[in-house]
Amino acid sequence: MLTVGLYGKPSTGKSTFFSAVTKKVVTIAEHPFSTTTSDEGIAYVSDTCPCTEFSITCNPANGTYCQSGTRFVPIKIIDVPGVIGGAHAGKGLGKQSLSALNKVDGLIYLLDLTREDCIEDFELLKNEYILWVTNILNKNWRGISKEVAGMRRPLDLVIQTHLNTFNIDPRYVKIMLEDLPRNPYDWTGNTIKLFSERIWAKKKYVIAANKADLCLDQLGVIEALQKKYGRKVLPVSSLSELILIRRQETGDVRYVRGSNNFTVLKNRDEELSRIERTMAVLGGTGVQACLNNLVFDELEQILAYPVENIDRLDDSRGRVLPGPYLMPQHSTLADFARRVHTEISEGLLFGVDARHRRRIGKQTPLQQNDIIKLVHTRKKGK
Ligand SMILES: Nc1nc2c(ncn2[C@@H]2O[C@H](COP(=O)(O)OP(=O)(O)OP(=O)(O)O)[C@@H](O)[C@H]2O)c(=O)[nH]1
Ligand SMILES: [Mg+2]
Repeated sequence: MLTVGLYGKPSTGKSTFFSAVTKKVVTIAEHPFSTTTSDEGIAYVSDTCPCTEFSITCNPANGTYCQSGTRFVPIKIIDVPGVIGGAHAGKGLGKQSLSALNKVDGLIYLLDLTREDCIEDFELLKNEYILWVTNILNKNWRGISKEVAGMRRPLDLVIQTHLNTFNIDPRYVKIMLEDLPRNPYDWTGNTIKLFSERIWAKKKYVIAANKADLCLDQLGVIEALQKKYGRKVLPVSSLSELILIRRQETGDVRYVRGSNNFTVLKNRDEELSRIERTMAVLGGTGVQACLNNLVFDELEQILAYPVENIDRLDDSRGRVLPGPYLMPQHSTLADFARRVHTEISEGLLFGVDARHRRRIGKQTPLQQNDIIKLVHTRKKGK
């Protein structure tokens, strides 16, 4: 399952975000290092459910659910202990936080917008990670060099095995090494640092400016942050999301994650009015936007629905629009069939795009929210 991690300095609101999206009860406190070990849970990415387009009632499967025409699809999320300066040398809970970075496909970096120095925050994680990787490579470099010289193996292959720890796609390693010396004995400390920076550059992330509810009249800071990082920075109020989810459970409000408002059903009070004001300014709590942005835009994933019957849009068990599956962008029909079932993939003939009632070939790339019938021959004996 696709995994994302929550990063940031202590007390930036990681556990608040985590609890809001997973509904898990965790320690949330003003003091730093209230989270001491990583915690895992299930969060959801969302997009419009095709049931609205076809005006039918769907039967979500694969751990997904549909609420008011929005389909929610599960991913794994990790709450990571806070990172501080010196983490690469073990300061705070440093190494634990940094090594968790290697287990995730993408990360949400939370800044505390109420802190004046938050503009420098993201550099901290980047620098600590690069220093940590540099230290590990420095420690292993003698071994890597011996392996290349003694066993006459190319550097990219040797380094690849050592890079497993850093969760780097082997396809990138050759490109990352292209302009660097082939002989590891020719590498200096600076070459190793440069290579470590390239490992960082492969990380996929979104930056979230949390506690935006406390800074509604100073959101100009976000523009400065965007300029500094050269990318979108999302305003977020994790606390608003957490309160809405809790009050939805007590029946006070009706709320669909990711929407820009909610309905008060009972017990209207100042807390809910404050959240309404926050959401009106931010266009929502920003929490679902972070997850969707990371998974669909940064990690370049799409959703695709397998169906058996293109008129009823159901599967062999009569479930309407079951699934969907989360797949990398540009996945082909053949990749989709492999994902759905090996047996189907082995006997795959072609696909039918149910929306456009069009036959598609095995190498056709799928699009977001495609509804596909996989036409196949079952293999004998299966
Ligand atoms: N106003 C406001 N307060 C928030 C928000 N998110 C978190 N907080 C508060 O910030 C404090 C720290 O929140 P945590 O979620 O424990 O922070 P953390 O990043 O997990 O902290 P560590 O585990 O110590 O690294 C708590 O008092 C939260 O109530 C938010 O969006 N708005
Ligand atoms: Mg925490």
